[in-house]
Amino acid sequence: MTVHRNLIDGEWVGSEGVPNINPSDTRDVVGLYVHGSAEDARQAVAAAKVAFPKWSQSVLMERHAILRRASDLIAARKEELGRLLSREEGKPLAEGVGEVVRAAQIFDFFAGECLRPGGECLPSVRPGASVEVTREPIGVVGVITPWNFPIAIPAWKIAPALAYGNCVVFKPAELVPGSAWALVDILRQSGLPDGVLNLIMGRGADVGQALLDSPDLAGISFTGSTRVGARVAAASAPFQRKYQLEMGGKNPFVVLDDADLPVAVEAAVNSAFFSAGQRCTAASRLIVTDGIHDRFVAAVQDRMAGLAIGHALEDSTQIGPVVDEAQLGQDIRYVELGQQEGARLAHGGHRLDRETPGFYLQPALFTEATNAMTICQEEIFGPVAAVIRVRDYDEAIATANDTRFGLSAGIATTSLKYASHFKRNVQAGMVMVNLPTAGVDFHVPFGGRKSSSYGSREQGRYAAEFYTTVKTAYTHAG
Ligand code: UN1
Repeated sequence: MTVHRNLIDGEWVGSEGVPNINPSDTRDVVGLYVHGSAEDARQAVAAAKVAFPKWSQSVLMERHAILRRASDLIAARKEELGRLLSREEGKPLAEGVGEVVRAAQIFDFFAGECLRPGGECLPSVRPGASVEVTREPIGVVGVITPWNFPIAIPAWKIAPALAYGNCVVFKPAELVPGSAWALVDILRQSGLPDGVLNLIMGRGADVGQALLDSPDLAGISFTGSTRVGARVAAASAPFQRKYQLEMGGKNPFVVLDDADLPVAVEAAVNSAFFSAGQRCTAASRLIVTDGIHDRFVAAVQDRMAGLAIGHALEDSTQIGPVVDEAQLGQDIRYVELGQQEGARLAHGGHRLDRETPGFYLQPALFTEATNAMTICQEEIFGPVAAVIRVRDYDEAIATANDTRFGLSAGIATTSLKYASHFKRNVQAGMVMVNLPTAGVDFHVPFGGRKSSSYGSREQGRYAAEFYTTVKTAYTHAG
């Protein structure tokens, strides 16, 4: 079996590969991937530092052409890469292919951004002088990504980093190195100069820690747990390093009496259970007003009973396995805890056997939950959701906001009045009306508030805020 190696300064390095296991079938080894060391990470940072002066001054057309080629190469291989992604992560094939297409679209978007640099030219308040405001790349950026979106999240960090002229050291999640490796290989084939993008796969304790400890990183863009996010922040403070954190969620989905029931059910089931609930944008609190509560719960249970849970690569599958044994154990512990806390387990919550040995879990729905319960306050990151019954809209929005998180929030309603009020008053970075809380567009800002996110937004034109620094230049005609 081929060993997939790390990329430092344009050279593939490392010899021993660690097996990448398919969560749909643990007998299936997706490939062997090298685990880098702290020293590899330091060398990668050094290489990126050397590459930076030239890359940061490269002409716009060069960057544009490389990102465009990458977009085309990703799109041309969407079936193969989607299969690889689903095989290593466990999301159904259609979602895997969809995610690859999204990565291609992100590279396309930022290829365009290379040709649209912003800036301002304005008179100074002093006679005879003028001012230019421009943006420059920040330097070497560390990109640390989670396992749940193995290609889209790396794409939405790496594409803007490169477009705005930064160099990158990329550390993908240990569990899903395959898609990351393929993406880096594509960028290399697209003509990226040596050292501009370096890949170090491996453990957080070695590679991640070495990046946090590096004085030469100008920024770290991180998506992952709230706990590790806090470590990125603490490690960055002594260096006055820029950082951007996307972390947990406990996203609410509100259903009002006046909702269109099929719309509400479809959006709720998608939000809570698709991608096995393993999205930071997943809704895990379904906050439902009295008048529609029983009809909504019955319809969601019906819909859940019809969900096909199985091997990610089988055509009929709608929900794949969860990512690994540890995640499965955590999900099941929360299901037990919810019952101990007094919520009613209305559906699922148990491990499933399939033909292949994998981490299959029947999506779980709790009813009669209260917002104070641990299952409604802590992020579970699995296909587990709880219905909270409320009297009216006022109680619904108060409940929605009663959380330390604030990433995404949804509402199902046909009332313009409530939809407008919710958009204005819910404490979240992203609000969805009659749409799932997860599954966002690639060309607009992504991010949240409270404990969910820190720093400037990702995606779209807002990405420039993190990957550039502003320069104000004054000139006197003399
Ligand atoms: C989406 O809902 O489309 O880690 C994306 C996550 C998020 C990405 C969600 N950063 O789940």
